[in-house]
Amino acid sequence: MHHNEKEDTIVALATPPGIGAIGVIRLSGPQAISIANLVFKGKDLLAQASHTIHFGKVMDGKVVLDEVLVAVFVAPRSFTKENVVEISSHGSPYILQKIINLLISQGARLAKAGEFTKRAFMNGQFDLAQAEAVADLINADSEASHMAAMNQMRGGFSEKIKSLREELIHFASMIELELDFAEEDVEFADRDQLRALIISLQKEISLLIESFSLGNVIKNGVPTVIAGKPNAGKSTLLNTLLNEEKAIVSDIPGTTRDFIEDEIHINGISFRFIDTAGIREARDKIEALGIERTFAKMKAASVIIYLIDLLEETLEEILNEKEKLDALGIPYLFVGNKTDKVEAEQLEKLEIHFPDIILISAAKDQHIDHLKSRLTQLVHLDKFRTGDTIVTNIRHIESLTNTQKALDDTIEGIHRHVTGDFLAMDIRQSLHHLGEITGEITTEDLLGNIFSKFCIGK
Ligand SMILES: Nc1nc2c(ncn2[C@@H]2O[C@H](COP(=O)(O)OP(=O)(O)OP(=O)(O)O)[C@@H](O)[C@H]2O)c(=O)[nH]1
Ligand SMILES: [Mg+2]
Repeated sequence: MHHNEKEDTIVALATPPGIGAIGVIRLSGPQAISIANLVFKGKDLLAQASHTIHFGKVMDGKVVLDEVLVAVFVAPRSFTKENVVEISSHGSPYILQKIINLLISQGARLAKAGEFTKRAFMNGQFDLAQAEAVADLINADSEASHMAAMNQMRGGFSEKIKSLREELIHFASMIELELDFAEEDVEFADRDQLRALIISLQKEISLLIESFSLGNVIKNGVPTVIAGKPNAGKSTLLNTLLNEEKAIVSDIPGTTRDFIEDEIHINGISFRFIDTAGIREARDKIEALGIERTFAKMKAASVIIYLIDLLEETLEEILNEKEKLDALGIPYLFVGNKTDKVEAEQLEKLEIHFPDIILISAAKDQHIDHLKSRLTQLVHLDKFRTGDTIVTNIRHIESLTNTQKALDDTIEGIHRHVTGDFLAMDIRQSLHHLGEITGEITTEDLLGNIFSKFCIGK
């Protein structure tokens, strides 16, 4: 007989490995309650109502392994929509492992990575994009990434994709209806209307694709390079931002030779600040390597904070540096440092020449808040607050891009007056790619790939 994995009852540690005050073991599957019942000394778990918790002992034969709390969830009212039991025991890795082994000896099987979430998906608890959001939510480490994952998990993104699909399905079926009446040469699906629909769908999809640059930043943090000439105060600024003496500061130009980085959250977004070696003609081989790295980091940055030493540089030099920055084509903040030692008159002059300049004192912690708020504006944090759907997942971007291509083909087909069967094919292709996002269309490979990225126990 073919072994059906879905019939297995799976078990895994649901809390992180290591010592904790308590640890939670989760069982899911048809036999979850009966297997737990075999090792539980207390009430008869099979006779208990769903969503109840019971105190008792886990027995390995005559030996008491631990005193535990057992929560019972009866199918389909559980995360996986199967019978689920959660055993909370004392958080010793030794005890937890013993209990898991015991449950396995009674007929459970160790869960594979992501298998609980996969079952929840297979049983219709949520769609694929929502399942992926569970992983994002678990990994979220900032307010913004948490909000984006939450929105996706609650189905905001899925709703959007579903409504796009439904509009297309309507037209696909009209065109397919035409095919049934091929001899009669009728057109049920108005071509102009179809074209207008596709163009409006393409606009929406473009917005989703564009949102990824922000989505990616929300999920992975914003690499922000602090660059400038030696002694401009880059390391001082890093330390001030981090509120920690992370980098060595000295009045010797060329102090920082390698890059130094650390992360902080500003307005709920995580920024990875990278302090770099000052840019000048290198004095030795090591400095030259450091400066090379500075350029590489600048090119890979999402944002550059470019620091000017106001005590050293003339207007002409500053202008020269700004032009070089513009040529790089990466969003940057142009920042004049050491205002504490500069006359007010000179600062005014600077602001007239460079209306965008941000004037700070890194050492005296002046106007750093202003710098931070300009930084969040630069990554369009404001856009995020409006509750727009934001794509954070590279797999979704691939599917959206493929959808866009198929829609291009459809438009092209309408333009060339191709027959209905060709149009129907292109539309089906778009539907296929949209369906990949929410999991209407899946393959074992795709699912394996997604869920294997989860940890065991999720
Ligand atoms: N007056 C004043 N001095 C500052 C300020 N910020 C930094 N400095 C001083 O400028 C000097 C250089 O500071 P660093 O932070 O080491 O400069 P850096 O840009 O990292 O220099 P390199 O690593 O050599 O490229 C130190 O003596 C700092 O104390 C500031 O806001 N005001
Ligand atoms: Mg430095």
